[in-house]
Amino acid sequence: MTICYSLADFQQALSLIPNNYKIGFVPTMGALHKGHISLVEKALTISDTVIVSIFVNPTQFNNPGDLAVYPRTVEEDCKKLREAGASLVFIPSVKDIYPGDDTRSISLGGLDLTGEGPRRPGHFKGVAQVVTLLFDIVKPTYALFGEKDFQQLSIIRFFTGELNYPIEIISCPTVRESDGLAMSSRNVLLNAKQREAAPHIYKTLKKAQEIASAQILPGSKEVITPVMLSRWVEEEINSHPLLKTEYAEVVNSLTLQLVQNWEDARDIQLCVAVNVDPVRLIDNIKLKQTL
Ligand code: PAJ
Repeated sequence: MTICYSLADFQQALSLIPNNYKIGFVPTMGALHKGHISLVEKALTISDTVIVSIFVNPTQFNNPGDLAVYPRTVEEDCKKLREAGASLVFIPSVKDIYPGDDTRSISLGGLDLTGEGPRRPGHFKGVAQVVTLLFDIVKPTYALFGEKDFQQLSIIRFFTGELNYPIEIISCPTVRESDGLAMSSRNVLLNAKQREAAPHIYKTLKKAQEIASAQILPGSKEVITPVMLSRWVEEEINSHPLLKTEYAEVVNSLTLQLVQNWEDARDIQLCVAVNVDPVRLIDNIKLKQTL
């Protein structure tokens, strides 16, 4: 496995890959866990060579405190990537990625109007900026992203199509701890009590999934609307003293618009962000899927 700490080194390494090779690309911000590794493993099954980038992208952090405490574990990351079978790791500097002002404006197709969008102004603009720059450098055949960041995945799919990148976006299921907590680089920032509280988030999502399929509130005969379910999820998560729901939204899985009725969309997703002070966790679950 080759590790490149500069753009020049990376371009040199990239030029050695045969032209007919299918390149699988996994962009990350490091602090790698089994969720990231599952993307690498999937990439290995469809590509001839797998490239991973590790870059803590400053432009997608709307909160400087969050950027400052973001875990950085490059050595362990490279060990895990070597064991997983990646061929090339790109660890660029900020100057490599942003040599000057980036004045491009990338359309997010309105997919940033719900969920994380309004709560983290500029976040998806930063994600679009870095992902397109990385695509331009790596020129992969496939790029793999996790469903854990459902809105990010939708937005990346959108601009990849809109900008005509000849890249296939592959989505990968959320990898969870045995107690259901979605794996996240931020989980290491939880103290013991918070870590104990955090699985309550996914337990609530699972219950919400059951409620949505029955469309009846537990313990009553009342038919539940998507809006009522959002409120139920918020209250259920907040019933744990260490958890504070920032939002719980029931959205059309394709447009990410809020749905008023279960019949409004073929596919419906429940997306949440929960503060476990000062850590912010996100998760999501499918409520309805029409094949
Ligand atoms: P990062 O949070 O490091 O995540 C890198 C990739 O791993 C993303 O596609 C994310 O969805 C996926 N991932 C994270 N946790 C996962 C889990 N538990 N199961 C499955 N996949 C998981 O997302 C980013 O970095 C950045 O925004 C990036 C796309 C690299 C742009 O900077």
